[in-house]
Amino acid sequence: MSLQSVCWFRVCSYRLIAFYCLLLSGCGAAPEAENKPEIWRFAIEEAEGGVQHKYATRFKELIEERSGGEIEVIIYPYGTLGTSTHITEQLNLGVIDFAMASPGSLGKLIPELQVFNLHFVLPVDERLTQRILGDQELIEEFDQLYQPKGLKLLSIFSEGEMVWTTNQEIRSPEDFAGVKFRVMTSPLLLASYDAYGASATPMPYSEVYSGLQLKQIDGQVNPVFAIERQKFHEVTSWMTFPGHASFITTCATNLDFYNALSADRKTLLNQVIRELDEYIFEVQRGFQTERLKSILKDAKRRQRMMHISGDLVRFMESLSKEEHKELIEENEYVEFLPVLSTEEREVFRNASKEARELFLEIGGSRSREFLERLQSAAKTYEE
Ligand code: 6CS
Repeated sequence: MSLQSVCWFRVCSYRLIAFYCLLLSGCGAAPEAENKPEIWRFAIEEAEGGVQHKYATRFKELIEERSGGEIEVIIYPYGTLGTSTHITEQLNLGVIDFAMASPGSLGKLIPELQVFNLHFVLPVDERLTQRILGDQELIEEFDQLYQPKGLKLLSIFSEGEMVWTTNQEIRSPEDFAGVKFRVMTSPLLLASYDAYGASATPMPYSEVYSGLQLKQIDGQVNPVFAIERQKFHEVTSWMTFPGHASFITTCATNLDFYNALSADRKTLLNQVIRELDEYIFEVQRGFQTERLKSILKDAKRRQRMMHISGDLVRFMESLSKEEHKELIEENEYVEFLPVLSTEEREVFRNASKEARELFLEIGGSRSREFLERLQSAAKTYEE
């Protein structure tokens, strides 16, 4: 492991050591008695009810069922083991065996991973993006970057289109002027939103709601389900779907843990992970419409305006007659604004090139290779 990684992991190690010891002594990985199941620990970066929780819950069901009860999976939702940075650290130390590790956070440790934080690179068509991310060869190539950090990459998937929530309409970089816009801690995300004219502000996920409420920040970006789960729609009134990127995450395991698994266990794990690709695609797609319904319902119930600019064709089609009446026709607290025009999107696309240049500088020695790889996959699939 490089000196940089060692330092990175040490920074936040000591204060959690006592907690880790408690965790390990409470439920050791090795079964104490013959009939006790082996414990696999899985930490996620989101609260219950989110995409990652659905993924981990299905993983638990499949692993426990197919191991005939020999394995028990314990899920640690966001908040129980610290921030995303803490979770990755614990995965590296082997305190937990599996974790979600989003490029917005892990990109600090594996700079090439920040390619997934770039805008206007992957196709707008989610199915195409899923095909690109699920490509086994791509996963193996990224895994070469995870292994020196003591991690093994299992899967890469989208959690849905990224949406800006703000307290004013955003259609151009001028509108972003003076907007303190929260992003995850990746330097590239900071640069991306600075290039859009905002004052990009890094902040842990758990502090975003209060940050918006206390006006420490004026906006943030996340998929619809996360906006609804974290209740960001209660403290911001504009939702903009710019069609610039999806929230991409990765699922990883501890490398030593993986290497120590028997051949059968590895096969079981790999089969379950591949099955989850399709499962989670459908889950996040369903969430995009279901959770938007909930946001509109909330706007009406709380009598709080929500202005939405986005391509909502699929959402509208998903509504029953009754839902349409309740959420659209008889809801004076929702306003639909025109979707960003091709010209308006083009301005952001041009501004995003600055972040792309930065990525080539700070995205590690293989940055160009990974960027070109994704660009060419996107082109091939789109054609
Ligand atoms: O914005 C964030 O920090 C978080 N967003 C999502 C959708 N998942 C985890 C991540 O930490």
